[in-house]
Amino acid sequence: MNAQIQIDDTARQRAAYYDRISQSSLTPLWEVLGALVPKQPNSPAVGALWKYADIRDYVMEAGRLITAEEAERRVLILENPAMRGNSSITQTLYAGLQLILPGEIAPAHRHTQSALRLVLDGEGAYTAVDGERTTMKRGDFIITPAWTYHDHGNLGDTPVVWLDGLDIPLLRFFDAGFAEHGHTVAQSELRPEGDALARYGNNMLPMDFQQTSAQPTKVFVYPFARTRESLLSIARTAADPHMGHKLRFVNPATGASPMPTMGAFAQHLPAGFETQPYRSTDGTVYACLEGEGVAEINGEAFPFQPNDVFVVPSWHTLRLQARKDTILFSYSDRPAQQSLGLWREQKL
Ligand code: GTQ
Repeated sequence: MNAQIQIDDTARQRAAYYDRISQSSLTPLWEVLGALVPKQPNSPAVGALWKYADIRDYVMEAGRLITAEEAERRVLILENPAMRGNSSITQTLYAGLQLILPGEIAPAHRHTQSALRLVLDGEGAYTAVDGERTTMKRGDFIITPAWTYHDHGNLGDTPVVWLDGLDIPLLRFFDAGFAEHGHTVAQSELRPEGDALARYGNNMLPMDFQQTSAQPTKVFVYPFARTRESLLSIARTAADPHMGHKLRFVNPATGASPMPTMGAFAQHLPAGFETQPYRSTDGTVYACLEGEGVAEINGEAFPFQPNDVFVVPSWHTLRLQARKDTILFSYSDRPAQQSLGLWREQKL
């Protein structure tokens, strides 16, 4: 038998064998091992940018097609272009733009998915979390931890749009999703606005209050005025070559991330600054709050302006160039990966 015939024969025997074992729901590891245990992350997600100026009209149009109450949440999901139909922006994260019109209410519910909001456009809306409201101002970072009741309303006279970040795909993966509606459309107010920030977010804590690092913070709003003040203050010192002036949001009671599955960050880049190439295993969603620049993701350039959103998938190399003094917000699954001992980064 010559060598070629022998190879063909082996391939035929293997294919027939794979067919036979397939009927018993078996499949050979050796055909897929390289993909299952890759040398490095090989995300199905791609780098992508949503220009707010291009999609704002679509968001507003949704306001004429369905009410917030009928929709429960009137949101356009930002789907990773390479993962359409998954409601995912990365393998673990969800992103969406939520619209609430004057006078509307998005009814109270709770779920085991954790959510964060970054207010982008309009004013006069509020989010209520476990009985306390916060008025949403542009740039405010607001959280609704797992299983906390939340509803949204708009008492102002302009449409309000914010970026929603949730760990929906992560919980779907774990098959750990539960949800329920509130007893009333809007929660009754149990505490005055500002109560949580005063109790938990001002370098003090209630006398008998203790938390472990997996517990979410009671601070459910991180006002942009405070974030911005910190960033502009540290911007007077030298910038880190890979980060610019970057800070992470924390639960002040533990020093850990505000919520255990998603971390959030804010950074300032001085006009003309270019970051050194950087990659990490936490696919990250960015939103531009001030300034403008270019995000180079695996060599592809994405020019961004205020309210634009872009995604940097796991292990994709990011370089940021600021054309003006720039403030970026970002979120990722970093704390989840860190608590599982999986997170890696590389400063190039
Ligand atoms: O505001 O509760 O974008 O439950 C997706 C699911 C927002 C919310 C989303 C949600 C919410």
